[in-house]
Amino acid sequence: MGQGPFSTPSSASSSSSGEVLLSAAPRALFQHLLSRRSHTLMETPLEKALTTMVTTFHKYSGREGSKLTLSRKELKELIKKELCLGEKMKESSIDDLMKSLDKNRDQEIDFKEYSVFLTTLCMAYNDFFLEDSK
Ligand SMILES: [Ca+2]
Repeated sequence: MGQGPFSTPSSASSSSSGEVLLSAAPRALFQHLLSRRSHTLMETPLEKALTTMVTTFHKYSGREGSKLTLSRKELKELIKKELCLGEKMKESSIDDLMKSLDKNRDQEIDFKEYSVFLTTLCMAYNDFFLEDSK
């Protein structure tokens, strides 16, 4: 053990920017399995969480400009309204976050960039969980 879930798994490689690129193979498999799932089954808590992550993005991305990306304003609204930690975030922190998430520098956060944001949050929650259970 001693290895985190994001410590260079064999199915991932790093681009020059240091971004972890996940292999396309698991995504295609998941898409295939999702398209064949039974809709009569109840969603598990994890599936509900995944659905919430996706629908929350679209709830804000559709407000202005491109419907498939978050502008700075949309990202700020999402953070302020959907995360309790957003209350304490200053404008400068949102600017810094926007800058670090916007890998392709088009001033918009696309879903891939948003998923990095969620992963980062998830890691912070895990750190908090581990610290709290000491
Ligand atoms: Ca972008």
